[in-house]
Amino acid sequence: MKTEITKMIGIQYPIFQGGMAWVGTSELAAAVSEAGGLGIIGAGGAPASWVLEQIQKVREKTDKPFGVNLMLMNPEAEEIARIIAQEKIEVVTTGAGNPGKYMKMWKEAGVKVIPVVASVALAKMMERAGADAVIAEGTESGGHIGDTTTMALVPQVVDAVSIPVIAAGGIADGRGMAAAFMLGAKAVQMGTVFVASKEAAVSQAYKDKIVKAKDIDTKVTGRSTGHPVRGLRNQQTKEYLRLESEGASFEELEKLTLGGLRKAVVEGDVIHGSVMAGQIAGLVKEVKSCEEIIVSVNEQAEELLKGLKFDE
Ligand code: TUI
Repeated sequence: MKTEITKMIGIQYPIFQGGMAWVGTSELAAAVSEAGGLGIIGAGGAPASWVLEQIQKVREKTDKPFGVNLMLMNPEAEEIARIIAQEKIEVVTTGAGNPGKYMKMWKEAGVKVIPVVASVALAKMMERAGADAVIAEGTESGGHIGDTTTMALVPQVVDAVSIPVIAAGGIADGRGMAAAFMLGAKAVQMGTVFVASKEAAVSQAYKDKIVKAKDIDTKVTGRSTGHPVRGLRNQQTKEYLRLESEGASFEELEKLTLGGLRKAVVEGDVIHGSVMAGQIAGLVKEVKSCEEIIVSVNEQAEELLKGLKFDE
């Protein structure tokens, strides 16, 4: 399936791997790019030196295009933005904010800029600022989220901008990908299914928790603080939601989640850690290689889009 996005970036399949903190390391990004999708290093809250190291490691493993995701709340965002330009990374995606101030530097370096947006307003602002495409991310997603669902957000963003739109949130198979294309998307981004891939350098306990998850197993914490985060329910989300309902202070709530994603991804503590994942976790039934995921999702979508049949 050639689309404006595969042609713009020079990738085989219109499939991005979400740029996830702690999860989007060189191992995962290289595996996804090598399989023909777009692998993305997730800078998350990491120092700039770590990001540079990961870029070098991906380049040792693949010659194919890859991206870096800049989480805009990172204290070293400025320095990471500069590294992305200096290293002439093919694609930068951004999350959790407005990347406007870095746009000129990236464009001058020839970097394709693809911000994640959770609203039509930000999508339009990003188009005006020179973005090459936008990722419209629905509230089904894991991690930091907006309010609108993928089903409602994607067609509204598609109608509001002329640049290509990539759909994210709630997609883990070819049915989701086909649906996203029907809504006007030119590519999809998936996170949760890649967390549970063979190549992801993620604790076995985290992958097991995704594989065991059911449809109703995610919870959103932090709505009261203005930083809503979706993850699989565990002792930490239970305690957080109890404190939140009792009107706990921001500081008290922060204490509970500080370093929580690292705890779950690296240490495998999925009881006290943050097991960020999207609502589609219930659809992920086994751990597969990135290549198996990408090829099967693409094949199923192509098949569905070719021959939509109705009853007589
Ligand atoms: O960024 C994400 N997902 C993330 S970032 C992250 S790291 C983190 N860890 C703990 C607490 C908070 C963050 C984990 N998951 N997705 C992209 C995304 N961006 N979703 C929603 C947005 C977004 C929200 C508001 C983008 C822009 C925005 O406002 C823009 C403005 O005007 O400031």
